[in-house]
Amino acid sequence: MTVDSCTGFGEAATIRAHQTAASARGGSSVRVLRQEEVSRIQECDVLALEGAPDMVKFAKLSEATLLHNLRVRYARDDIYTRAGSILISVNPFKRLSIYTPERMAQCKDADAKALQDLEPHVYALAEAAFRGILVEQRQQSILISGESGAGKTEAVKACLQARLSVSHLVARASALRCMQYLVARSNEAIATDPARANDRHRSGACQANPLLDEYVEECIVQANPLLEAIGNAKTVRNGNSSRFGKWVEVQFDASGFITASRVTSYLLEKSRVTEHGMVRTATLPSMQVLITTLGSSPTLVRSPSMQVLTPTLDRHVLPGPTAVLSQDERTYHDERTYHVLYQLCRGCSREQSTKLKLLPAADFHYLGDSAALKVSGVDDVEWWAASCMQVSGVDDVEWWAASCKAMDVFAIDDEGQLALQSVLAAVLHIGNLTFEAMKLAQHACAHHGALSPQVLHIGNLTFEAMKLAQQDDGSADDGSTDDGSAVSGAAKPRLDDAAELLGLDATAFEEAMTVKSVGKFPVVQFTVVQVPQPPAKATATRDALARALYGQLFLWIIGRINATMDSDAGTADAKRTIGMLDIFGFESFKKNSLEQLLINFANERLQAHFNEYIFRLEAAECEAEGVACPRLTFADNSAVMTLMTSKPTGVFSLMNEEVLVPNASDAQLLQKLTQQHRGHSEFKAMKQGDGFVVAHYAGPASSCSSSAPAECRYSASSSHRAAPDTAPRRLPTRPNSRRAAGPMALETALELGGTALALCSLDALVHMLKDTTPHFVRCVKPNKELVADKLDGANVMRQLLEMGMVSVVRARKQGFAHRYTFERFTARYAYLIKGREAPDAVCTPAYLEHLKVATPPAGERRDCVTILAMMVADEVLAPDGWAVGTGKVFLKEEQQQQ
Ligand code: AD9
Ligand code: MG
Repeated sequence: MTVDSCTGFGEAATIRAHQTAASARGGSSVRVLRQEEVSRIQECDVLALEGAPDMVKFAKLSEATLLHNLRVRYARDDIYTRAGSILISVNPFKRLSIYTPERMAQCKDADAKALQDLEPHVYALAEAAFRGILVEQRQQSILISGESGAGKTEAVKACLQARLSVSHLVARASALRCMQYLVARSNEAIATDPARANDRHRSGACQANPLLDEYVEECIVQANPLLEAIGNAKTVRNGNSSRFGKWVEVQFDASGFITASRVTSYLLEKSRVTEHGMVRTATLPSMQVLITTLGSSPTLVRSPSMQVLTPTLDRHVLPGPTAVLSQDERTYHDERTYHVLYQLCRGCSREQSTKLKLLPAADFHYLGDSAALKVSGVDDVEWWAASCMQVSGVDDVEWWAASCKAMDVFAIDDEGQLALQSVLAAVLHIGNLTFEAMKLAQHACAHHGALSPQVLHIGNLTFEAMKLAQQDDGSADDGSTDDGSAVSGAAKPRLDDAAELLGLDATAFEEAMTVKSVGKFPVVQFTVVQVPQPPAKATATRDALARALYGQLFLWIIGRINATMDSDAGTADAKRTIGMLDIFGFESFKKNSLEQLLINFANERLQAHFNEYIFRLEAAECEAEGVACPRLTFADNSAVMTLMTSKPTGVFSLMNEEVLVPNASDAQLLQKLTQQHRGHSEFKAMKQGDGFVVAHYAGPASSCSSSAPAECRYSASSSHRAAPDTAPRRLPTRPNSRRAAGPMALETALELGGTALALCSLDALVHMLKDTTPHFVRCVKPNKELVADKLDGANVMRQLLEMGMVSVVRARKQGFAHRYTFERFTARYAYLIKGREAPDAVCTPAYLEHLKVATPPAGERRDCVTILAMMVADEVLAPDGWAVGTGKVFLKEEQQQQ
């Protein structure tokens, strides 16, 4: 069945359902089904027609069955569906009244069996994880995946549902849901444990730092607006899209009280600070046509502001003065940079604005470009214009207030807040710097070797921004050039403003962007040569500086959040943690870069973890235990993993190698990759040396443009970008090495680049995940328009296929999804035989054979077999629903739910 044909499936099945109902009533008004409709329906389990809560119970399985089941449930606002212990969530794009204290109480009060039978809900999943830490005494993880806008961040929030009144937060994001549940659950634990409640109010602890002991819950909830302000942005797929991966750990004590929490971030999309969502290039002739069509005077084209056109453009709001169309060519954007930069401009008081020298948002280059304009063809005039300076559902002023409140909670004092705001404002001012060419002789006069500061101290923030920016500009040449550059006259005030906000000397600051220090490698002594840079390179350094500043600030804020919430780290409670992973899904754009390659690889790696957990370990464990495992089929992605990571010839190895080669070129890398992987089914070189394509398990291919090595170099040198959250710290000063390419290259070599670091941090994450009991949430986006009550079959089907959900459901059904050590099994099920006599026949050879047990059991094993035999006798266990290995009892999913 093709994806397209599945769109009609829902209708066919619905017709069948009507037909059944009609014939039951004795009527016959429903048209006879066509043959192919009948055969499709035959694939569908009758349970799916009703919208069953647990898809493991289906006898007949197909993608169509799953799709139809989700469709039926979605139509009645049942957005959660189970596939065994995996939760599928379909984004409702509207507020539902399913996140209530009553629903929480239902989950909390349910016993183990009842919890399984409740309507599927993310609260039930969070409850299972919560019980896991208390009962199993084992770390738990909630792993949430899905494409952009599918509801991952909302699901995380749900798990930590708060007692606090955070209505506006809840309204905009239900990713808090996991968090909210856990916070509420922790408070419950306190309330039922008076000793613990008294403990909390021990004056000593509270006085030491009331935030640590009493308000960790509040901190957890308050961290969200701040994290979203600095790490989320409007994209075409989601108005509040997380542009970084996030692992949030919450730690509990033995009685279930939250003692600490920690956030780890992955791969912040730093490029978004300076560039976002290119839409199209408008050229002057097309604009003239546009203007003519609108009946406006062509002179308007040269108007300094498109604002003039606003009345003519009816409901389309055009951007402010930065949308100048007087140039021949200009690119427009339909996405935004990070929320916090708009919040700053709109939310600050007049007094603050003056202090930060803020301009209206639209006057800042990094913000003002957030306008979309599409003009296609001179003959076929089609146009639209829109501004995403404002995003519906995102109130910059209100969110800024929430961000400031969060800063208070995280004990960022006035000085710290001013410092933070100064860095943000400086980033904006830096974006408005323009450069003009300058002859070398002039340059030498202007800059007589003044050194820019290596480390910036702004308030209590410390940055190595200059060094990072210089590394970050991506150029690998020796810098020889005829022309230098200087900040152009009109932009001088912005230079002064930025320098003042950062506490820098304006001349040194300018020099940091317009002069590059290049290391020369004579045999004996290392020397540094100062090479002036032309305007284009100075502009690239300007942007790199803005990205570096923002990236460091991001890490600094995460450091502060953790410092407040993570006081108890490393204590005995460390084992009792629940971690929640909210990481961006697969990305595939028309033009992809290293950023996409890394993001897609991260997904690939997590899918491998998922496969390993669900399929491979299951099979391996059965084998080790001497139990026959049913044959499981699944979307194995090990071929892609090998292609990417094998050493020394995998894609990443070759990239890292190329970064270190002097005079390396994109073409060379591509040649090496092609030579090495020509025959690999998952690798394809693009035509005309444009780059290469990796076919991912999920379907989308991440093509990496041919600029990958340059970006690799760029990424390699900005180690903080890819490393997990090391808060900015002051690094030891090394005389003469500050801006020299030599030592930097060496550092790069030692670190093996940011790509390698990203891979290491990912490895560390997956390694850590292996020690946890996972709970999977698969989020589905019902339509691309982000609207309520619309489930686009083809789109949902694509996601189900990408997630391999059918093989998951099949495996959960066929395989032994649950394994217990003998000890745990008897502890859990011994009550079934309490006070009852064991059947005499339990260990006779005939019975053993019937039960498929090879050797006569003894000790604990015998106890387990006895319990199992009784379960079979009581008909609560199907004869083939279990197996006993050398050290474990295996149960199928359905049996576990008994
Ligand atoms: V991205 O990869 O960060 O771009 P997410 O995180 O998967 O993406 P998010 O949780 O931000 O998506 O959800 C997108 C939007 O869908 C939210 O802003 C809400 O408006 C909407 N949403 C998602 N889940 C729910 C829900 N359970 N109830 C109501 C929801 N609205
Ligand atoms: Mg998100």
